Amino acid sequence: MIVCRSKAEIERLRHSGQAVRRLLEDLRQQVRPGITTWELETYLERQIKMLGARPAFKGYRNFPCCLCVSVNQEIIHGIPSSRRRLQAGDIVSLDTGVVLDGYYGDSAITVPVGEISEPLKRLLRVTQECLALGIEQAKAGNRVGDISAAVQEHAESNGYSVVREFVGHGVGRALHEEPQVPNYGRRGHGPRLKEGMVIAIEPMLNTGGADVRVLEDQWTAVTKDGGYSAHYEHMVAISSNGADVLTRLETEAPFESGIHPGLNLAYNQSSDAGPGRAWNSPRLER
Ligand SMILES: [Co+2]
Repeated sequence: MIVCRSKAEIERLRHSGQAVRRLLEDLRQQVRPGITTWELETYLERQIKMLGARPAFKGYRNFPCCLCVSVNQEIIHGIPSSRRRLQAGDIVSLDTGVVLDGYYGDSAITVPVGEISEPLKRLLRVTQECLALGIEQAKAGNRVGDISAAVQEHAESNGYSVVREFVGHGVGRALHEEPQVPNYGRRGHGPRLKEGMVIAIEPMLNTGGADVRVLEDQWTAVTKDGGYSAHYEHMVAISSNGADVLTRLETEAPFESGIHPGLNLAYNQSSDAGPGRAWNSPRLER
């Protein structure tokens, strides 16, 4: 069953959503070459405690940490480690959740470590645009498939693939509620969106193929072909006047790259094709 939240409940979810986004923006400032992913975890855990919140991920299905931290070819659910040291040129996905007053906040960003290559900048930009285009479809009367299709079409038309094993989700009194919000699908299909529904939209784009492999730690999902992967997530309430993005800070530019999703979506494919094509071959730079 898909729950429709009252206005008061939406405000509680906004409270949690704003908290989790501030934590992520704070954590982003800690990302630099040489830091370990474990240091990011301990920093985040301290900040969550200072807020008087509870980490939503730690202990969830026995996940050991507050932070999912996924570097380069890792897609999601990377476990923080004192042996994993970030290097200039890496991209790192930071995904976390908190519980405040029984209501969940969940959000993710992918952050460059030092200076990154142009193809990786493009991956981050297009993944954010996919999220923005998905959010545009998150309005009453539309269907979940409208969100899914918007994400998939923009990703694939830019030469990327979308991950299928992991999907967005309803969020509220639990971290994962109905409905599932896949990053692939067909317009006009899936559950109808109604005012008061709260969903997390979280596109995961790969430079190579969509296939996923889970490492021996039972958590870390990586691209099978070693391509790079990016992930952004916002929580959205369906309201009478479109999408209400609960995790967007007032201080935040609509999109990190400064690009409005409604504009400039027709890329000059020919000028992008060079690096894009090379990038799509499975390889990892060190
Ligand atoms: Co989520």
